[in-house]
Amino acid sequence: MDLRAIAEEVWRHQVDATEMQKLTERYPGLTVADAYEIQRLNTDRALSQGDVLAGWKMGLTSRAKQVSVGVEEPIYGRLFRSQELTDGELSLAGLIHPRVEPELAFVFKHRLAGPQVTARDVWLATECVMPAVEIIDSRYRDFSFTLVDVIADNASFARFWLADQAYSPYHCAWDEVGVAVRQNGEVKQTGAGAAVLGHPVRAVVQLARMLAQVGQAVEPGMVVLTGGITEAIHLHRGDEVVVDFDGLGELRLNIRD
Ligand code: 0L1
Ligand code: MG
Repeated sequence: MDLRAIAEEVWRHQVDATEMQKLTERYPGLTVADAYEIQRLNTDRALSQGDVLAGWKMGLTSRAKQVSVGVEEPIYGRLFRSQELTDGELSLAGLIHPRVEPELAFVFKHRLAGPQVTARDVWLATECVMPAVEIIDSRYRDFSFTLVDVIADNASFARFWLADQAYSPYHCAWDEVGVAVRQNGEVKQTGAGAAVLGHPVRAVVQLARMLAQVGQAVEPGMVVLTGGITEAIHLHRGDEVVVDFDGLGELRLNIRD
């Protein structure tokens, strides 16, 4: 199988914001390792065009999402600087069928690497924790994919936005942080940090261990999105979405063309 050609195809759909057929329907022999290699090849392409790796995202961190894709483990993807929002104005340009989910982001001051990383190591390496949102946008038709497909598509990553306010990692118990997502004034989702593998720090532990298997690490300055705290909600032109992190402030998104 020509992974470079497949990566090129995925890249085209990501850049053009066009839907594609599941890769696994056309390449049934594709493995999880192949899918991560496709993701890596497209990372190289982005970096060669001047983009910057801003960090990592963990996906499929809630039991509900794992069940929906039929897996037991989370996956990871890459965050790019070019896809970081600097305010709450979200343009639908370049997106297919976006959804938003509330997350907690860890920002690192020290390198985090190795197969034995513990929660203690994560706390010692973390500079701050920030309320965040991720916009996911699968390039697959109808947002339908298998594990291999979604990994090759950079875990559906599309955009991310971090709150203005950062918090000490010891500010509160992050698993107890409550979140409400309101769309046009109506509460659509509620959840707590514990929805992320029991505690968001566990997503970082798992990420570091997964990265160790491929010789990668969380580098100083990087952001890690730990995973959706609630189900993601669909976004439409004209929506106002307010994501309220209990006691930590809110993120307000306006969706426009
Ligand atoms: O961030 C996420 O949990 C998304 C991972 C991929 C699954 C999806 O697109 O819902
Ligand atoms: Mg996410």
